[in-house]
Amino acid sequence: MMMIQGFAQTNIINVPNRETLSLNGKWNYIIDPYETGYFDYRYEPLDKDPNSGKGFFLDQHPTDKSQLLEYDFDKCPTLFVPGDWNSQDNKLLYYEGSIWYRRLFTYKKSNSNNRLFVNFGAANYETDVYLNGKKLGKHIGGFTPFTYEITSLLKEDMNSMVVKVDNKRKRDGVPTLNTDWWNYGGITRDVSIVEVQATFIADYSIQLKKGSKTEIAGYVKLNGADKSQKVKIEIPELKSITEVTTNAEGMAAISIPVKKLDLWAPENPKLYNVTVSCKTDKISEKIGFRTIETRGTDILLNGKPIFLRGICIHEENPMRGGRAYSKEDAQMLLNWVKELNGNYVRLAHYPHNENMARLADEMGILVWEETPVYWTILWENQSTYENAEQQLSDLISRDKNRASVIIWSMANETPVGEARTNFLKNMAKHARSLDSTRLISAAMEIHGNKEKPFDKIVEDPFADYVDIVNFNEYVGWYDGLPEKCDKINFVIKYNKPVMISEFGGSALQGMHGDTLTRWTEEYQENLYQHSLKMLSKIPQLRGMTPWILCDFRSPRRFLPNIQDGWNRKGLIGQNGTKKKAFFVLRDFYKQMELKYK
Ligand code: GCB
Repeated sequence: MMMIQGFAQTNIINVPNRETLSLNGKWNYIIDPYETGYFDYRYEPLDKDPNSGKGFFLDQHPTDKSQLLEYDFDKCPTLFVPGDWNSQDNKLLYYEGSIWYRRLFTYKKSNSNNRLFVNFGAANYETDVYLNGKKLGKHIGGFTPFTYEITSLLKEDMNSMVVKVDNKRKRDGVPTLNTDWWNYGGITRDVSIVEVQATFIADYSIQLKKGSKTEIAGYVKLNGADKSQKVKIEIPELKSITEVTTNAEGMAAISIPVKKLDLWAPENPKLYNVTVSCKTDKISEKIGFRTIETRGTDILLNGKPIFLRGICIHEENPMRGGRAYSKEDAQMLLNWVKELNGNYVRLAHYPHNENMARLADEMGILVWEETPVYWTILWENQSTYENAEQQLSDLISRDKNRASVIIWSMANETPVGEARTNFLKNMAKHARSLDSTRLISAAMEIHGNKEKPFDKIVEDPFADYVDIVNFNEYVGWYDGLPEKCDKINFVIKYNKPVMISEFGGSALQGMHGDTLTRWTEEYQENLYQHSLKMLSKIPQLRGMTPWILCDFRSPRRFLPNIQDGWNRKGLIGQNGTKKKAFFVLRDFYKQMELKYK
């Protein structure tokens, strides 16, 4: 039997600004809970032997009519790509398993020497990709992009792309079995065919050098046979043209001296057109330049202390009750952040769609990006670590040229312990090796003190490795009533900026009562008032991201007529209506904005 290895994954950045054919739209699908299209009755993968004539990935109809075929993509219903399957068909709402997607397409290259790639923005969680019956590869991880070369497999007439997506949760996965969000399955982001010349600009990093406002630094990387070339980086508005020569690996370092840069900031989201070109390729995009650093307990943006007026966001459109995927979805979510007088978002708990950071660049919203290292990952498992590190690398690779992104978060609410701290230390080290310019953090926890019941202690060995100490706290919701906030004393020994990565409580939009009746808007409003007073007493406080902008689906939330499968901690309800607490936070942020002017 022949083992299919699949093709190696290729890294191509800035896909949105390249020449592409979109494969978005309707894809035929087969629900396959037993993975019949993948395993034979001995549970051997059918794609091990592509010549066996079996397996859905072949999508071939035998001319010999006597051959038994028990599937037919042509007669199957369709799902829309991009999009989760759960919100598209009611019987898939709770589905966790495999679905096969099939899309037919024709493509004519503009030049016969050009190369073609297929790029997936993301598919959750494990994805096997086949073109014309040949395996391109398997990708693990539900929130990061992946690309395969298809140059040699493309046919002149009809092509068949078959994709098996499996969203079964796994103990050793990232995330693991247990989360507080909906496990949306499917091809959740854009799919496109990218055409490039034989040697092309695959990757580049173009940002201000750490600590400098007068030097743009980074690298450019070519992919293809003609690796050693002259590469030009142009920023027309600055009248800046820089030429470098790539080495035998296709790499060249970049250093661009700049005078009088108009620095990117929330109140001035200035983006410059940047063009990178070589003999065989040319690509442009808008890039902003800013510095971000900490000094003592301050966060400095372009050298000036800033207070991060933020909010957490899940990648979900509450009105649709499904994964957010479009530019319109991103616009809706980030417009609400602006209405809140916010200047910052925490994109929880996994890498969001690339269009969020791009829009944040344009709108002037600072961004925290996060990996799905959540709660109880298998800390001692090497492949779990490698998986987490890969997701982190792919996220950084994708968004490293976004001025809006200032923080890479390693994890959320992970239990303190040696194996966990080593895991996170290695992640942080890796992030710093890939990107020296941004800040590192994680959403950590607080603990109590038996003798002093109102002391809340922030003590975590990982705090020594972060630039900003972030912690989640739920005083007034999971821990007492809102009035308890008035007595709390935070004990934080780190000489670093402190931010609250989560706090909040639930309310059903439209449900009213007194301030002590849980699930009412008045309770949540009161909780925000007390929480903000409590948190404002922390001397090192430099920002916050309450939990959360919108109600979101969660399979852990059962209360009939109130939760009905939704986490109700949103400041905005399922129908897009703002709850009372929204306005408490909005007014607080107005004050903070004035204070830090
Ligand atoms: C948390 C988690 C978040 C949950 C939230 C809650 O601490 O980080 O994922 O959704 O609490 O609502 O309980």
